[in-house]
Amino acid sequence: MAEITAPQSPVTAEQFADEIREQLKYTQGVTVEQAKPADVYVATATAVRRHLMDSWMKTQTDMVNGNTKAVGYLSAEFLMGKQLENALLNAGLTDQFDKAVKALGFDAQEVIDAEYEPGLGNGGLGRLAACFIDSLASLGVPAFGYGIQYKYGIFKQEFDENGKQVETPDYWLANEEPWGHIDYNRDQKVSFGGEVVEENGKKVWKPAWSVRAVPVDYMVPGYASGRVNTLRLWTAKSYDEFDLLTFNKSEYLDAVKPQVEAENISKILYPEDSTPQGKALRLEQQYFFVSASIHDAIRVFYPGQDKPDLTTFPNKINFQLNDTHPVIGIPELMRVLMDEYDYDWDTAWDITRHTFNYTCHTLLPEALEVWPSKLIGELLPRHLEIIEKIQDQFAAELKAKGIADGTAKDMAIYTGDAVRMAYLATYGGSHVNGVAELHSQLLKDVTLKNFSDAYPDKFTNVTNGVTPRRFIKLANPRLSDLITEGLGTDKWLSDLELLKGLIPLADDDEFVKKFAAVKQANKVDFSNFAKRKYGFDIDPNTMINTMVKRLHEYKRQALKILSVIADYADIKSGKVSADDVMPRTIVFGAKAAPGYYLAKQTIQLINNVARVVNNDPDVKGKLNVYFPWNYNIELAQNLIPATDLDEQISQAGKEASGTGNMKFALNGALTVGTLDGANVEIRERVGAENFFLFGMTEPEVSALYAKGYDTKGLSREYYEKDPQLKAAIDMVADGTFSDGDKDTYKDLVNDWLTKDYFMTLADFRAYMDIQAQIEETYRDPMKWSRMAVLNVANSGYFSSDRSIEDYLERIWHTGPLA
Ligand code: AZC
Repeated sequence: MAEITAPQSPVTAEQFADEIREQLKYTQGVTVEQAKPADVYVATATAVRRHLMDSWMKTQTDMVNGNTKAVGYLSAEFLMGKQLENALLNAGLTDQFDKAVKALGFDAQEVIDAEYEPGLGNGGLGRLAACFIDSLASLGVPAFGYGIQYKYGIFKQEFDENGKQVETPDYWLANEEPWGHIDYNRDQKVSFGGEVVEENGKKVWKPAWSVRAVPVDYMVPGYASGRVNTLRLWTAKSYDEFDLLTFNKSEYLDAVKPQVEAENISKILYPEDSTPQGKALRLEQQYFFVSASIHDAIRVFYPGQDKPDLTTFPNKINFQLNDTHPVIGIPELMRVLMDEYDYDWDTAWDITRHTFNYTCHTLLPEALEVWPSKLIGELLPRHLEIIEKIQDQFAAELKAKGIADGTAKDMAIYTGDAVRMAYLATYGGSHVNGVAELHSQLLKDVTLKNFSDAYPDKFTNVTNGVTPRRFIKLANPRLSDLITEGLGTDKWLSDLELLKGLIPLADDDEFVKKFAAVKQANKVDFSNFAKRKYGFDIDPNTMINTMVKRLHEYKRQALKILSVIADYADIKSGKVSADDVMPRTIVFGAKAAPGYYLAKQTIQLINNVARVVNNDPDVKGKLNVYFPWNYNIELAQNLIPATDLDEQISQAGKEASGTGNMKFALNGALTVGTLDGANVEIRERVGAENFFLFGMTEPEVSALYAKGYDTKGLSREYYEKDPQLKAAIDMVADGTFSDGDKDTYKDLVNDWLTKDYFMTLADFRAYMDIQAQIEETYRDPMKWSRMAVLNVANSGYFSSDRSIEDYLERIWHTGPLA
């Protein structure tokens, strides 16, 4: 019998059923007989919250009274996924729940399905934030997640009859949301606009309008730590008093407009991923949540004090800036310290610089936010003054360091016209980190090179990770049981490096067969799920080959679909006999930013390749393509455990880390990938022989750019030289996937043949070759499964618990509550 250390509540299933019944009656006013699964879901959520309440309150008291520095994770996105199962797991109530709802006459899965998934993030960055706050709580480290409770999350994706992406609003709060507690008594006032005047030699900001920031608190229960932290998401409410506004009657409507529009601030998540756009409302959002959070932290850590000693602030809390979105927090803390608490500049700077750290999540220069000074000046005039002064101080510091004028100019935080948020973050905080080794290295060598030269000690790396609770235990219960059986303990859920104990079992045929059986059962489950949710007929006896992530050119979904088309063309032309084809089901999941034209064309192409291929009797059962719409965490949790082969095929030097790659490896999928982001480290750990590597390296990519790949149209040579590639592209151009219309994909085709910035064509041949090797390996099931076992066994490093431990050691210098 394996040792079981998972949390177990002493409450019995009968007692838990009574608690649910009570909630139904006294909070919701429905009898068990009247209740629908959605009612039982709300009642269960409320009951679980009650179980967590004492730990939550104790964690907060211990945090405020103790000497352990807390972490404030400032993030414009938290992509949490559904909460119920995770809360039950961490409260030790999973078994009781299953039995209790059954006793009440309900199906547990229906109750779980009644929860609506909140989509308060775009992709990797938001999901990472969710994994990190899970790990902070599980490690017992006092922490707040601070963000925005958007009324509308990431859009819902649908496909129209032509296979085009259609976005519809995601009003996720249309039904009761039992997890968030809105706390009107802990509100903060956030102001905008107006002007700065001098009064008695002091700068005084006279804002034009204000909005009320009201916190909505979510519990973040740790796994087996007894700790529950807080995710505090701000929502904007308008004040009904028109403070500081002077208006006469005829201007009334104009004068109240800003107040009426105040609530717009937290209305919608911007659906751009890696490509921000300069929009005033987005800056308002950023300032809104950051200003509220800073004031909130002062309220929490200096309770009831009018004149707190804020020189101790960096010992109370460190703020982590999750990308550039919260960077306006740096001038905001300066302003708060100087204007609200009367500190001088130097003291304020010292506090600020020790409070903030910055994580960069990109290598695409266009994704580093730059705000027009004019916009900042209009919205936050006092902050612009402070930024100018920061720039003066920074320039003087660079001069003192002997940095050449030209270089210093390149490094300017404030250029006159614009403010570069990544530079402000780098200068204004103590540490800067990238999210995988290669990424951190490229930040130092390229993106932030001048800064790294001037401030080498600031730069560090923390490789991303994912929470094993959600992405193994909840997503893949069969594999979890098998791991526990193999290791003789379930402790791996809080110490994922224990997975190494599975290494010898890769040579144990019995174990490997059990492992393969788990994968097969998961594939059957996924096939049923896909049938139920999407009406797809996925054959679980084919290889499940998955590519899920945001749709972006650099991630190269185009490379994958071109390879599918090439395979299809080979069968159609008789070059390859259908009998020789290893049956494969390719599953895509991806949302494109609504304004991203080529990404949307790619979606349309994938959908139409799926339509043509899946309806062609010549390839039936051999090559199938499915594109379930609206990729989200729920779909991820169902698809990842069923996947045999995972695609991580970005152009080398473009994907900062990737975190899907980690989830797949931990669930026993093999990876086909480039030497990019965290792929590099995954391959190092699982072993080169257990990873399908292909494609150009980052230096090779750079060299090819230097030859003029994208500017001189070199991609065309690859097209001319490679008949298989040519056949695939010609098939797109000739209307095979657009009912004969040659125009549908002309911009996509034209881009491939004239520019192809992300070098899809240049990597095509290597990609086809590795796929041939993959097929050969897959034909030996024991070999494949053994490789998969070794992927699981060697991926324990990619737990977000380990990432957080690295942050604690390298950046935050704090630890668990005593
Ligand atoms: C993503 C990176 O693209 C991805 O490589 C990384 O794994 C992830 O962050 C977490 O670090 N970046 C974003 O999602 N960026 C934005 C602005 O959404």
